[in-house]
Amino acid sequence: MQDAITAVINSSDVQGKYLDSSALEKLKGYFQTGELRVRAATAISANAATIVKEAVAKALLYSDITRPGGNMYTTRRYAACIRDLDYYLRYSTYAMLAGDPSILDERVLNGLKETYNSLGVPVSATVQAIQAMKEVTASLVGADAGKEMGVYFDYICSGLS
Ligand SMILES: CCC1=C(C)/C(=C/C2=NC(=C\c3[nH]c(/C=C4\NC(=O)[C@H](C)[C@H]4CC)c(C)c3CCC(=O)O)/C(CCC(=O)O)=C2C)NC1=O
Repeated sequence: MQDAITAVINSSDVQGKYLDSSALEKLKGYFQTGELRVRAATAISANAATIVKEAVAKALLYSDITRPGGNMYTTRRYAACIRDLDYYLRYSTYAMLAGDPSILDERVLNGLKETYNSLGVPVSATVQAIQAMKEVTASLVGADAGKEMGVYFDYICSGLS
């Protein structure tokens, strides 16, 4: 797992240089948004179950997916879907705190598309649910932090597609 600081340092180290002005600007941006990130993570963790529930209501309920034959039909599969959304929310929050998406590659996306395809989990409905979580989260944490979280929700969506 990498974060905004190690990413910048590693890339300077590879070139055997001190941090140049663009690297320092990146670090400055990260430090300046530190409090915003921590505040957003606090609000998200206190409201995680509600965020997931509202996203499910927005994107998935009363569609064919929750009816017999749909991938969320049966409580076992419904619960697996809710659990997956909670993973996406939690890991996006970690990535937002780190300011770097590498944790998503390592712990979430690795092999996920193949697993979904082999189980018949619909990717497009999953992407819609993640987009709904993005909206619900932004309305909770505000536009600036919402935009930052959106980077990582979108990262998961493009990794799945
Ligand atoms: C932390 C990293 C991590 C991730 C991301 C993860 C995902 C994940 N989701 C799974 C299943 C599943 N995922 C879903 C999800 C959905 N079905 C829908 O129709 C909806 C659109 C969608 C929710 C948005 C469902 C229903 C299953 C069960 C499928 C089945 O067994 O038939 C499985 C197969 C094993 C299992 O059932 O637990 C994995 C590995 N596991 C992990 O350890």
